[in-house]
Amino acid sequence: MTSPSTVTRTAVTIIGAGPAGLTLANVLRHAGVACVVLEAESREFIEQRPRAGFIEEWAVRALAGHGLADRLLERAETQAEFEFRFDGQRHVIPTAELSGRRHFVYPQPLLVTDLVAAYVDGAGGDARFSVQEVRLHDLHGDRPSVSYTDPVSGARHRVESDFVAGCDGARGVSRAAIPTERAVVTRQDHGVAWLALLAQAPPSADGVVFGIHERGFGAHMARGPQVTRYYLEVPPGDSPENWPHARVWDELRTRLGAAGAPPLAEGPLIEKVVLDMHNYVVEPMSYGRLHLAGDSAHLVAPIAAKGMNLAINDALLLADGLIQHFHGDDLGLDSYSEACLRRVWQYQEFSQWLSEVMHGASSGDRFRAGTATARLRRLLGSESAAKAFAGLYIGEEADL
Ligand code: RFL
Repeated sequence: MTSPSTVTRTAVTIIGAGPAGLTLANVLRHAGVACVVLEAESREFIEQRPRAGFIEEWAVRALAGHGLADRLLERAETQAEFEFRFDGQRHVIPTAELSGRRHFVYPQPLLVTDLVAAYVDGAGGDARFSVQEVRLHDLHGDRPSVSYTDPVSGARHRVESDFVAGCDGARGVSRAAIPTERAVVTRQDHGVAWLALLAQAPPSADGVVFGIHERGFGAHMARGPQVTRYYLEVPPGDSPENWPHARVWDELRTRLGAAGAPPLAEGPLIEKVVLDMHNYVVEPMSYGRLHLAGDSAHLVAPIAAKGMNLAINDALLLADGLIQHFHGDDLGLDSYSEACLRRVWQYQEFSQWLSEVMHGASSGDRFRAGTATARLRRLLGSESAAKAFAGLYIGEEADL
């Protein structure tokens, strides 16, 4: 028998404790707007889930402006350049010199850990972990609600609020709560997959290395002194089991090899997953009292390391809009979706551009390989092209 359900009243129900949900929760709580965070996984799980590593400087500054980047600023390394390797040669792009800005390298689990600690331990915020069967109700009325099953008692609970923030990522339930005729979902597939690897090994280069090779794209990214992320382009639908240790390292050495490059430091592979490279955008990102933020509203394949940055941008804009609403001004909420989508489409376009550079050589299509090489040569040969590229790669301060 299940226990009787209880009802909580709050101003904003936030579904999902990823970078979007936690940034929003912290900013709202700091501004005195009550909220409840509902998360499907345990706190321990989300604090360890490996994913992103690069945060753009504007996003770090914005988090710091809300007092949410103390540990990040203390511990994150910054990167000033990256390297393309192709035709056996190394080509460095000095992104910081070209753009005046840097990437911060801070693994997503560390950021999530900091944001949970700030919200729950620091500010006494209400976050409910491991909740099950989350459902959204009455999104078009004045009093929407979200119900869920308590993992311990099995009881159904209901949280009633003025607004619901759908921050539950690509596999959440919020996006599906919008009737199909009220939002357009545009999808795009790059037609490739990446084997995403985490190696227990020190980095073998100071910065990011992108290997452009006719066998497929390969990449190296530092994640810390003892952990390095690697990517290998693989056919869509490929299985990690097809990639035993020796095959991975042989292939990485081939695709990332170049004259004068230090050898790759080999180590055990602690993560090995295949990610299909695809994107989607939901327009508009708002429906009634529901506002989507982060991956629930738009997925950008991790080609250009943009997803978490967009999630933070959405969360900050949504927080502003909600805070303004509770002060009697709805302008921010009314323009929320449009404001987010401006940056979303910029980042989708850049990601698509970079994808062609990375995957053209291995596409098997001579024409695509030719245009991809032309893009690379323009980038390496023209300062104005390199400047424009660096600005987009590191992320622009203002929306274009
Ligand atoms: P998240 O992080 O997926 O968080 C959503 C949260 O919602 C929970 N959830 C639910 N909770 C309650 N009820 C439900 N029904 C729920 N369903 C799901 C989930 O458990 C989760 O805790 O979404 P958010 O906050 O929008 O953040 C988005 C980012 O996580 C994502 O865009 C980035 O990880 C993408 N990404 C990168 N982005 C960058 O900006 N820089 C990078 O360097 C970068 N590298 C990457 C990446 C993504 C990767 N993968 C795994 C796709 C590298 C990789 C390999």
